Amino acid sequence: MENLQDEKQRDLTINKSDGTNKYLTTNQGVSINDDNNSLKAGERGPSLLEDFILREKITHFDHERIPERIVHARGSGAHGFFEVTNPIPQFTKAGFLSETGIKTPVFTRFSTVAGSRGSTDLARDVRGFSVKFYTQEGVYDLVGNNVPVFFIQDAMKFPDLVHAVKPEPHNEMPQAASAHDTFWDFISLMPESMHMIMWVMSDRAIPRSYRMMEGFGVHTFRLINDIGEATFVKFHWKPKLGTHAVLWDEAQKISGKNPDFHREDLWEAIEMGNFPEWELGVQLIPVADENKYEFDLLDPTKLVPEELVPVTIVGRMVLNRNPDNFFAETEQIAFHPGHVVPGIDFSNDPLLQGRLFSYTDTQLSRLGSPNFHEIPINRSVAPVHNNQRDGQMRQEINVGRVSYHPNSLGGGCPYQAAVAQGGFSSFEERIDAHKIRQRSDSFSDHFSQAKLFFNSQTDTEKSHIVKALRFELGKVETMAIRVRMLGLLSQVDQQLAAKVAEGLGMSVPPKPEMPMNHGVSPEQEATASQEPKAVEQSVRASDALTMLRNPTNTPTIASRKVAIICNDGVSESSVMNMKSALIKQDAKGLVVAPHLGTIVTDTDGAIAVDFSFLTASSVLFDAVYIADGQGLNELSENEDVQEFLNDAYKHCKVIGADGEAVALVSSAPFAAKITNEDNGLVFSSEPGSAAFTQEFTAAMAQHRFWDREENLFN
Ligand code: HDD
Repeated sequence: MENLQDEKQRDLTINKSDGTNKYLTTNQGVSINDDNNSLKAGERGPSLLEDFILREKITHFDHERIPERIVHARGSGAHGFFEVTNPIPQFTKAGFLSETGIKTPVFTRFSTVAGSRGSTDLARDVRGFSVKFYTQEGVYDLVGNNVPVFFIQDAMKFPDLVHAVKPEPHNEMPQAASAHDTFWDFISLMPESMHMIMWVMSDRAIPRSYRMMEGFGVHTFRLINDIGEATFVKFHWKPKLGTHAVLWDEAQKISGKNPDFHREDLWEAIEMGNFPEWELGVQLIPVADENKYEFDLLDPTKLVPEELVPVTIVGRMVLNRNPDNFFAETEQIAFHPGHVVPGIDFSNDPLLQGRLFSYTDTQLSRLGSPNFHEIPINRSVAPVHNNQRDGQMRQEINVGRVSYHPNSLGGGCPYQAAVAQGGFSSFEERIDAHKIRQRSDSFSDHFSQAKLFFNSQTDTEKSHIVKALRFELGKVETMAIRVRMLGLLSQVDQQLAAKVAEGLGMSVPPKPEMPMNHGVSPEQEATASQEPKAVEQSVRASDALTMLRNPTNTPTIASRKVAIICNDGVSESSVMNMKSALIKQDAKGLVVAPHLGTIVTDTDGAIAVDFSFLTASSVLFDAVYIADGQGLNELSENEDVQEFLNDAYKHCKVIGADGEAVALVSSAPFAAKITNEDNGLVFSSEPGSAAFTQEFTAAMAQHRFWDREENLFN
């Protein structure tokens, strides 16, 4: 099979336009002589209606906006490729997974869920992780999240969930935040959301970078091989840079200092050639095992522990090119879990089934026409031939008189493809059932996997979950909602509920009210089942569910940023040694000084300043290094420097200092708390030594030094 890596790029080239060395024209191609003045009746007179150049320019401008996505409005994307490393033709006939080395072009978009297009990247939220594969057999979309489960079990509840989390309708507040009454009101009445709530209250919801997140297809899908056999499958993306987060205090500060933090991070990494990379893994579950587990494979609030079914890596995705135009590509891309190719099929997960309707429908309102598949970024590289015609903004010029099937006038073309010729045929699942509006009993264990997740976390991670819940519920004004939430939390873990309650100045309710049936009539209430069932779990804790013990984390500092704090008189060799040690490991040192321009070094050289303390903040860096030299006294009296160091310390980052600079850290307000066990504080009396830079970068590769935090969960 031909490698398609560049085929999408060639395809997009047809639509690219570049005005360099060209004359300005109207949309009709008429050259414009004056783009600064409208046509007027006299120098000081009114503008004339006949000014077609003005009218065209203003009219186009008036219509430049399209509706933002109802969810996942805020996002960033990039081009890249997917390469097969371990083909699985025995499980799927999908061509793009069939042979080692096949490269398929992709466009991947990451997003937050609740906020508007202009909202901060660092909101506490689930992250979308959507990949469009431009395969030779058509477009395949894997539209997942960075969390492997979902809030609700049935698509029927999706509009309710989204209405609850979005800004409240009467006053449009708060933006990009779940910390408000309507969200927690809904959640407190939906015990099925508790597993997902554990994930979104964990640091997974505040990633360090899109490049450092796992991705999940969430639902169970089916793979189909060439003899029509099915295997259930769960999709996983494992990041090469490991799975890492920031702290909530840090996230909130980043939101102020640089709300585009993740967007910029993705863009810069690609521009610098630090191409983000993930492995694609699959959990393969034989159809015969469908009912083997203590959870239902069709329930999207459950995951399949990797201890039960290991993840098999099948390939890797590399993002290596930024879009040319945000609107044309990242905004207009239209994902759909229903875009599948032969070899991949759906399961009966009721959340997935509802999604299969929603995504085309939403593109019709967002992109305005059933021809959205013709927009260059959405266009398949596999040829498209059918009898669909017309509609707004149709681009294709279908020739001939035949637009129906069967036909004799067109020789029966375009033909239907036999399955052996690649024609898609749905998996022939036998279904013999009553038509009912009901949820399976096998969906009613809402707490076991929430417990599994919580029990798997380290004390640091547990304490972050407690703090997140204290923050979120602390913003809830209605006392009854807080009480209900404490009741639900106590069913996940008594100690968790007690610690959250302590922060709220409340106590855990003795007998949790089971809010299963709010909103049903009294007659229905009498018959409805009240108690969610607890089912014995075969896996009690899993490292794959933590971030800090996550098996994906191999120590690296690639693409990390270090603030090098300097003043005039800095030791040039210290700065240069650190910079080159970082470059060797694909990381970057950026000079932060009291002023922009250049600083004069101890050897009368000049070093360019990247940021002043006005334009930078330690929350925008992974580590801080204070270089030896003169001018340190002035820095130690500078409140901005103190805040810089304080935040870096508080956020458990590596702080390094050599020579005279060690004294600067030792006089910082947090100095009294420094312990010998804190390997995140790297000091050396020997300025710029190789041993020092080596120790500094090795410490950075551990990401953070959580032991610095007080009151860890225990
Ligand atoms: Fe969805 C967008 C992921 C449930 C309806 N969804 C959207 C995007 C992602 C997800 C990543 C952004 C796509 C992009 O980058 O353009 N959604 C999920 C996951 C779900 C899920 C992982 C559960 C497992 N979604 C879900 C349900 C429904 C929708 C149950 C409706 C019944 N989702 C939509 C939507 C969006 C969307 C309204 C908004 C914009 C768009 O589709 O293109 O149709």
